[in-house]
Amino acid sequence: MSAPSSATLRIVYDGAPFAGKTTSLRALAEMLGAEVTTPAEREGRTLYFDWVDYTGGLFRGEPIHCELVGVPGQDALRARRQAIVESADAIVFVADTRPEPLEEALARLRELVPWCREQRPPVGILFQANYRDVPSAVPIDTLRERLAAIAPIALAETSATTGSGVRPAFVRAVGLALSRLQDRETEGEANAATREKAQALLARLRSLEETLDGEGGASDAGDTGGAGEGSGALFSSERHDPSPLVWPPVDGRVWLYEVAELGLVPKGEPGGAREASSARWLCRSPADARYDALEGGRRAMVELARRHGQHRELLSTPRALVLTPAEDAAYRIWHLLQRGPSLATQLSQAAARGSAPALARELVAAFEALRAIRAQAAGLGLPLSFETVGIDARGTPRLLAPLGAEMPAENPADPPPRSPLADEAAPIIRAFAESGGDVGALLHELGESDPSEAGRETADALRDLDD
Ligand SMILES: Nc1nc2c(ncn2[C@@H]2O[C@H](COP(=O)(O)OP(=O)(O)O)[C@@H](O)[C@H]2O)c(=O)[nH]1
Ligand SMILES: [Mg+2]
Repeated sequence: MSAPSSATLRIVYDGAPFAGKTTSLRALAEMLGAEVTTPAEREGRTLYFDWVDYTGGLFRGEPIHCELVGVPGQDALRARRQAIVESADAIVFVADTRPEPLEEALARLRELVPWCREQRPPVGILFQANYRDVPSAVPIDTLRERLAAIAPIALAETSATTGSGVRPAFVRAVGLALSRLQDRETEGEANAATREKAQALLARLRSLEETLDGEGGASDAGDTGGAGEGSGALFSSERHDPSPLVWPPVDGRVWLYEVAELGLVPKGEPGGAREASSARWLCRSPADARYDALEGGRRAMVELARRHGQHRELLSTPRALVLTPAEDAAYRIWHLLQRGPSLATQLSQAAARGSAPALARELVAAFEALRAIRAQAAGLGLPLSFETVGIDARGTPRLLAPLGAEMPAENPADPPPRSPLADEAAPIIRAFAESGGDVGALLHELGESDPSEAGRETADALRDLDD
């Protein structure tokens, strides 16, 4: 597919028959003051497609165009559906979220995802969780987990028959479409003309979003998630700014939406860093990630995005960078990181279980993981330790911490540790001893039964602690 046109954004509404596509588009058209045209309909089923042309007013004399296109759901029209899907700048996947239809929807979604992911940048999908008015609908947390297991997919709840949530879902989909345009800018590759066009379009759509927000709709109260303006919640003003710079372009915005819904309030730290976190996400803006002017922040974003792209294989995911307005009319870059268990967490759990052979195995594996990622990241000055490294689903060690613009060089005044790995192990072994573990047995396991270097080094560390 070609890059999204800078004149028109096409948002395609896909989903199984009876998911609520036509109802959603009708509700949306009414809210936007637009019309739905349905080229051909037989016995109430959509044969061709539902189409809403929305020209969202004028911006400096130029019309803002959005095409909202619903696909025909019947299997017999599969080829036609595919052609429409392939013209999308973003996809709203409408789903009946009651238990049985949900399974059918997810099966269909899994077929759609590979094509979307193959595009560069990926075509963003917003999962419009419909039928939320029905009590038997599957809980939202379950939906989130099911989706996360498929791909980065944004999630919004709706009840199309009342129109609740339909408009914010659409606005988010527009945001995903825009991210595809922003990509080139973040990667620093766009030529001036492309960038200007993208910027003009972003500005127009920002005004579109303001128009939408201004057209009060009581049914939308609270649907944008997160806390309201002025609450100090992180990214709560995101709805008013559809164009925060985000890396990676489309997936990053999906994660940003998820974090924005949490309404986290950031806390300042003495050094000037800011942080906000939930059980699932860590959001951190380092002290040096504050910029007085947008341009400075933008340049830093481009550089940081480049660095992240370069070291992608060392970094945990999901992870995103977001440049957003901050306190005192300044800007900040935020690192959004989904939490995963660190090696330290896994080891202290193993230590608490008190089994020497099991802990020995975990220690050796953790050492090997740390050694591997340190070798891979040699010279980059990354803060790699049991605390900051975790193992991903494929068994690859990855950095769980933010990757800064520049990492602090090691302080040459510090005496070199006898063995960096041994130092890492000390608190784990102490915890093992405290929970009644047999340190002698652990030593034996490591020193005798494991011939690897990591085993020997751990055994040495243990002997030191024993002394
Ligand atoms: N209860 C409830 N019914 C819905 C909802 N969305 C759609 N429907 C109903 O489901 C049926 C199919 O909807 P329609 O929009 O034609 O589905 P499409 O095939 O995806 O275009 C219609 O009778 C709608 O009134 C919803 O959120 N809640
Ligand atoms: Mg229909």
